[in-house]
Amino acid sequence: MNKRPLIGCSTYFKTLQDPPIHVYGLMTSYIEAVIAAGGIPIMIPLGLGEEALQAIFEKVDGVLIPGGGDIDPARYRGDTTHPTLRDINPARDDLELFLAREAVQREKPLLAICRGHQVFNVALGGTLFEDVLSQKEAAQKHDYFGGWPRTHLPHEVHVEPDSRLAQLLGDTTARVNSLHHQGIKELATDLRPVATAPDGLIEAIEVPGHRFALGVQWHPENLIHEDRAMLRLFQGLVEAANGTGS
Ligand SMILES: [Mn+2]
Repeated sequence: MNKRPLIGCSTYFKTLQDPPIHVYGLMTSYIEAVIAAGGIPIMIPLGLGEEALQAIFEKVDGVLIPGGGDIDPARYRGDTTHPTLRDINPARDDLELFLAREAVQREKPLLAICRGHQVFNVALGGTLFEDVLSQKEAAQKHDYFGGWPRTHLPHEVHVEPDSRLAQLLGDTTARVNSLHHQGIKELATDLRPVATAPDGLIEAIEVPGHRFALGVQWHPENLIHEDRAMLRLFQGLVEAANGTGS
């Protein structure tokens, strides 16, 4: 069978200015990466009830949870008053925690990126640093926002040799971009850490035994043109969603 699988992608909520218009959206880089990998992206809006979400979840062959603002720390019994918290949206937390949990429980392929990687950990019971630089011992800078291009590669990751990630990348090290100020603190028990930054921060996670459930703390969607190995992460998702993955 040679069909192109449907990849359900969660979205953000934003208010455009002058005049104010509310939108649900997604950066085009995620959409383009799914298409380049052979999938058909489907954008899932916020605010749907459980029944509607279940209906969508049944239809899609795989799930992509993209980057974005911070998860409400109340979701992992964290510090809800930390001054660096930004862009918290309860409806987005609801949607993405649902998608991550269902994808794991029902063996649907999942690629979770940056915020998505953090959602993935929280959905399975893990916790986060509300702010890596101020809370993690001997932390390096990970928040290369603003003045840096999204293709800037400030640090390496070491990848576990026997992981799905290493198989996809074809290597046990990678140079990655880093556009996050939060990170995994306590890893959920059902997750395996498969890549770490030089300061020890967990930069990629997998569910052992699942046909495809991968979280990465970096942004491969911004690197697919420079580094074909990063496109392989999306191809891994699409192949698993198509039932042709290894
Ligand atoms: Mn990083």
